[in-house]
Formats: sequence, C-alpha cells, structure tokens
Amino acid sequence: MSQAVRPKSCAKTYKTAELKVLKILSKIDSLKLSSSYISQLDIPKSSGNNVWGRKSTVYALLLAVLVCVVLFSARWVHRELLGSRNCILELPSFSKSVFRPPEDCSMCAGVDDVVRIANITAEEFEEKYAYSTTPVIVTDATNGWRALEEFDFKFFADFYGNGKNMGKQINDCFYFAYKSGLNSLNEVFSMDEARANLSGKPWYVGWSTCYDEETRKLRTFYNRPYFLPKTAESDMVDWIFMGGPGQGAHMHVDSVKHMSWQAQVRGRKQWQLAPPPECLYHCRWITFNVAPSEILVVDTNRWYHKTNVLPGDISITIGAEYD
Ligand SMILES: O=C(O)CCC(=O)C(=O)O
Repeated sequence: MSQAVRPKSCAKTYKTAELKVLKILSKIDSLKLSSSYISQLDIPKSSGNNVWGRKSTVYALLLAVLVCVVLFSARWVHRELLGSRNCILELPSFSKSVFRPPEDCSMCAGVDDVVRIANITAEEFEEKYAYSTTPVIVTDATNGWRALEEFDFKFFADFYGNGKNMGKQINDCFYFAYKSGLNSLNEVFSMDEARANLSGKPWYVGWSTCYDEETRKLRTFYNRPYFLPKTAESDMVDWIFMGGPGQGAHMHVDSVKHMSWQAQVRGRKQWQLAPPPECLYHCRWITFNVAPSEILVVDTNRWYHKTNVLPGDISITIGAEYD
C-alpha cells in the first residue's frame, strides 16, 4: 500500500515505525555484522503490531476458553445429570451411546421376556446364556450366601468406616450418584439416620470396589455363582447398587469389557430393557422384576437398561463382570 492511500490517522504511526526501523538498521550496520551471521539469527517473524499475530492470539485464547467450557460442562452433565464421577476426559455415557457402532438386530429380535431358570449346569449355561443377549434370571444361585442376611445400609456404613478414612477411594473408583445429590461414598455413609432409613430425601447410588483387599473381604459374604462357565474369570472389581423405592438408574447402555451378573441381595427391583434405537422396529421392550436371592445375567453393553426399586425394602445388589 502506497503512502498516498494510507488513511491520515495511520500516516504518523507508519512514519514513526519507519524511523524506528531505520534506527535499528543503522545500529546493526554499526556493529559490522556479516550478512551470513545476520541470516542465521533466530528473529521472530511477527511483531506485536502484526494484525494476524494479534488475531491468532485472540483466537487461540477463545479456543482455550471454549475447550475449558466444553470440558467443564461435560463434567457437570456427567456428574449432576447422569450421576457419574469419573475422569474429566472420559466421555459421558450419552456420548458413548452416540458413538456406539450400529447393532445387528438379531441380538434382540424374538426376545420377548426374561428367561427364569434353576438347576442348570455351567456347561448348559455357557452354551445357552453366558454370552448371549437373552436376559436370564437364575433363581437358585445364592443358597447359603451370608450377604442375604447381613447386607444392609449399616453393614456397608461399618464396612466403609461411616465414610471416614476412605482416602483414595473417593478419587480412584467408579461412583454413581444418580439423582441422590450424594457426591461420594463418604457423603453416602455420613448421611443422617432418617435418610439412611429411607424416610428422608430418596436416594440411589452405585459404586465399584477399588482395592483387592476390599473385594476379597466383601467376597467372604457371597460366592462366585455356580452356573458361570468354568473358564470364566472375573477381575477384582465388584459392583454394588443400593437405594430406596422409586429410585434407580436412568436409561443407558454400558461400555464395559464383559458380560456381568447381578445378585439381588435385598429388596426388589424392576428392570426395563430397551433395544438399541436402530432396532426399535424389530424388537420389543422387556420389563421384569428381580426378587431377593435371584441373579440376573444381561448383556448391558447391548441392551439399553433402566432400573427402579419397587416399594418395600432397600434394594442392595452385588455383581461382577466375567469374561
Ligand atoms: O442395578 C442398577 O440399578 C443399575 C445397574 C446398571 O446400570 C448396570 O449394571 O449397568
């Protein structure tokens, strides 16, 4: 752009800048530096007066702010609406279902109800149900479990020291607050007595065990279900869901590694299974109740599912994945 077409207000600025540059050049000249030396110097290409340089700084800042807002909103939705508290960079469950590959609807076509069975061998269970998408309830697999007698709110409150000394547990393990507003196991086990007895604000929570020792101790109250395939193994993580009538887990699909079983130790819970959205015209919703001492096996990675504790006792379940 020639001097003649510059706006008047800029002319003075450019003149000053020109003088400054001339001054710098004469200084360099007085230093008698060779041109090859000068060409090797690491001189920044853009200056503070470079409009694009300033713009890109602003864009970068805006982008950083946007990323922060998205991450914090995702975390808030994850914690407050979906009731989960995991790593900030972990995708919320709704996004997992959005990015899930489409299902082959033969997984649910013709599945109209849960199958109730007893006295089944591990071989038959493996062949028919262990890795299938047919939901099944085994009615005779908790015989002799101390958990049936001993698991209640107080048991877990004592087990976890009434929320005291829970240390790393709060940060490292899975915990689902659902709509309880209780943001950690610490808060669960220090809630007031009325609420713990289900006469205060309703609540429902779930969590996974964190430590081998914790899992080992809990497992002295129940056994590996007899019907699981002989070769099936579980890692040292068990899952507990606990809460009062009218509460439960929202509709979601899991993305855990394996199939899982869940024993209804206390209380009664209704399950609703929904086919994946792409199979809604091929498959039906299934609703069934699980009673104390029954074990449900359902592929929660493929069936969308939601739960609701039925009127009466507190619902407590214990479960684990198996490969
Ligand atoms: O037992 C419940 O209430 C929820 C269980 C669940 O959502 C799951 O296992 O993925």
